[in-house]
Amino acid sequence: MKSGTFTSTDVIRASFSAAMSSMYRTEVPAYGTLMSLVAEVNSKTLAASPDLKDQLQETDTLDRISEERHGAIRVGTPEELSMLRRVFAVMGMYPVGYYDLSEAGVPVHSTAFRPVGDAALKINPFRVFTSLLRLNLIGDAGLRKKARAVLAARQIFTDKAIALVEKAEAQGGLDAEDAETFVGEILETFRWHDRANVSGALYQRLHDAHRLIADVVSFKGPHINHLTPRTLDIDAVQEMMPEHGISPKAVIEGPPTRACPILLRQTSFKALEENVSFQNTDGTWETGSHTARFGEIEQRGVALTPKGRALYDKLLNDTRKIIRPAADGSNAKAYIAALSDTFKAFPDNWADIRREGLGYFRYSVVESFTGRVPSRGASDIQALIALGAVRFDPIVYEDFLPVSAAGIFQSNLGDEASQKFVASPSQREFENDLGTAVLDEFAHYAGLEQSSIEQCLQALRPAALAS
Ligand code: OOG
Ligand code: NI
Repeated sequence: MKSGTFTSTDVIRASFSAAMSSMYRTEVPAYGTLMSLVAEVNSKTLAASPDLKDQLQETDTLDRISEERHGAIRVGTPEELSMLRRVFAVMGMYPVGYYDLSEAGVPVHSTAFRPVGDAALKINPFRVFTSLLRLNLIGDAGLRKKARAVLAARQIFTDKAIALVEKAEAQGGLDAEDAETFVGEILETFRWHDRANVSGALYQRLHDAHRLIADVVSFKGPHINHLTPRTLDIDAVQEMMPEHGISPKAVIEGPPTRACPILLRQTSFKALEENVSFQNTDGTWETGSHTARFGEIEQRGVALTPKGRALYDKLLNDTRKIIRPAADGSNAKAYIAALSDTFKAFPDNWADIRREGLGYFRYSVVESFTGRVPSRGASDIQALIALGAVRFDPIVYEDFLPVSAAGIFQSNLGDEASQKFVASPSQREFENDLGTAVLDEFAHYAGLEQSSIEQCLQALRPAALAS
């Protein structure tokens, strides 16, 4: 088959993301409410700022502004993780970044499967934050063994899904009909199952070891645990959630409100308690409940360089030394005040952020520039900016933040004090289990920036040589 007859991976991803959205809205009605609220706030924000609207029209697809940007799942074994890598590759999603959550009291490590190129991101930026359970961080050896046996016995992919992944790999893609079947089959993996894989007693033991272990081990598959649309005003949505009958987490994760947004701000509503049933050893079912699924929103800013990121991490840490946000929201105001105060040390205008090497920017030739570029300036991007020949725009951060992710996990783990684990990042082990190395996010952003600089220098070179 010729590659021309294959459905593009971007199209498969877009259809997967739309299918997930409609499934989740049906399964979790509060999520539908959140989506409507986001759409309402986004359209108000756009009406109030025509500049933003123009900019989005030019750089983005304005009509898809309130669509999902990411979701999250948790798997139990290396085999599940590596099969997921193959599944996501069919949709043009590749593992970027390594996140160790053990430090934050969650026994998993993670990556994000996402589109990588600019063009792919623009068509559909959907990503899936994917965590692998680390059973070896659990002290009770007997329980560990039981959990391993339950996980080893389950198959989270349908036969058809596996066959289509193999087909896509063998022939280099899927035709339209196969692509459609593939999306339907993959959806099955992320569906909610209200009948557990384990007895009520085992569920309780897993739950007592850590709620997350119960969530990963007890069910037939890695149900999608949240989806996350993009909001243009996260503070407004956070404030309006309660009026709409949904209960937000205490504070927005990440940096404070700023004129020049950096990295990623996120908030979520608390996971809902849902009815499930557990299978007794005699085959009968016993009813119980499980808390797993929630909704989240995100607002993204500029990607930071290692220097910028180090400053961000330091300021966040400094804030948390003064005050840690309590899950019940009792000190939310004080936390936000401390955060805003500490972050005064992070420059809040694009020129300074760029000059100090804190963020990544995309450089482009100013179309209307009619001046002359002297030959000496032609190889110097700073000189070209000073001349007005080149402009720079922030490169959007497309990845995640471990401290924030831990806070988001918490919205589904309940409000009780989080557990302590010995921090043990193990990227190599994760990559072994995954079956490939993860892309280094910093190298990736640096590459985007560098190639935009080279394009400018190239475009302006003839003028320089002519002078
Ligand atoms: C994933 C939490 C991380 C985010 O947005 O940081 C995440 C999970 O709860 O499984 O999705
Ligand atoms: Ni999330």
